[in-house]
Amino acid sequence: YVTAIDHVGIAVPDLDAAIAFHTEHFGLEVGHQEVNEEQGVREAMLYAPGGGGTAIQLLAPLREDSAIGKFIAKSGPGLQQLAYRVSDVDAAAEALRAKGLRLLYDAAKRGTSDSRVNFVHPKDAGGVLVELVEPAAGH
Ligand code: CMX
Repeated sequence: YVTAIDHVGIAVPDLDAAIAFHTEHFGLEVGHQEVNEEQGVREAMLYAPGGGGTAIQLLAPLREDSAIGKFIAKSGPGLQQLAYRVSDVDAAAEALRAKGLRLLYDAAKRGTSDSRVNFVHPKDAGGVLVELVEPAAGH
């Protein structure tokens, strides 16, 4: 049910500084930016020139007690999550629950660009926070 590696998420203290770093040093291009209040993040999706492919998601905390704020306080800036694209996040979550993995949410929440997302607990996925992303129709 995984159709692609959607993105890799990096926790950053300062979104604008991180965008400048990745565009200047690696030539990535910003495809999208938004604030997700519920997740407590300002975020940007960056792509290799030409667009498409796996994105790098830069995640800056809006609040210290957000998931990204806590991650940076504990681990410092760095890789925070791996996101798999799925065609049906509810079915994917249910299939993984049935295999004994803990999903963070009972029901999918809103992710980037109105996608629907859920997460596998990192302790049940080899120390990696795995996000499941069902893109919004048309994305
Ligand atoms: N990757 C790997 N391990 C992680 C982790 C991460 N991103 N975040 C926490 N952990 C580890 C901790 O180090 C800790 O390990 P130890 O017990 O060995 O010390 C363990 O998991 C439990 O951590 P915790 O401190 O008890 O839990 P937190 O309060 O930090 O919450 C988590 C962790 C995953 C539940 C929380 O970050 C969360 O709800 N994440 C999902 C939402 C999210 O990440 N949103 C931001 C992105 C939004 C988006 O993608 O759009």
